[in-house]
Amino acid sequence: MTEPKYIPFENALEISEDEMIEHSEKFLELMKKRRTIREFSDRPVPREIIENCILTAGSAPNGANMQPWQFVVVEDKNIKKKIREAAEEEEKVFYTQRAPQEWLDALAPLGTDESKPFLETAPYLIVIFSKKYDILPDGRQVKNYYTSESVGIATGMLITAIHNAGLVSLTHTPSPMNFLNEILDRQVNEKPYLILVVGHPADNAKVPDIKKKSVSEIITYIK
Ligand code: IYR
Repeated sequence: MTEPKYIPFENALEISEDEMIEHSEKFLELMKKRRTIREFSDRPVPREIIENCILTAGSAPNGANMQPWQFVVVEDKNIKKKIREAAEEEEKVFYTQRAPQEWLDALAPLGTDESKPFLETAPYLIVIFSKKYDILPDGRQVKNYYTSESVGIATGMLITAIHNAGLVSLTHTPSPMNFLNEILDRQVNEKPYLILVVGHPADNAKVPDIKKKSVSEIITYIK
């Protein structure tokens, strides 16, 4: 067993409570501007921004610090086309056969359907894979812990970082997503978690007129 090794924590912000309140308000205002976008521009985005955002995601808290994720950044037009074709095939089955009416009703206000042109238009598809175990170079398997929680937290941080950088994103979850292992040539221990479509919004992009729940709906205080 490896003994724990500690270093001093020196990153505390050391700001006053007033400054904390101001930071939290400013950040809330920034995050309230985030919207999921389904109409993308093909305007290029420097890769450095994407890399910084993914490194932000990679700093997420996670089970036993195993960091059970892999971010595959797709810029290649042919690969994006393949992903679009495979996703649209799955989505067609979803919308016409697999989805129960209750689910279709829940999606109705969003106006989604099986057509996914953004998978080709947007400059980046970040395909996030979750790893229940790692495979060492000698073939041995090492178990990871709380992978879905860990990858979910990292994905939230990625979405936040992308918004903070001034870009927009769409969380896309075709189901099943196994085609991504084949197209992107990933090993069996890597399970597709979601596709994050990233770029600039199309000119005149529209978003559904929907609202977030209020304080009293989502917070329960026990004092
Ligand atoms: N994966 C489908 C359906 C879909 C499901 C949910 I839950 C959404 O919030 C949005 C869409 C699609 O991408 O169209």
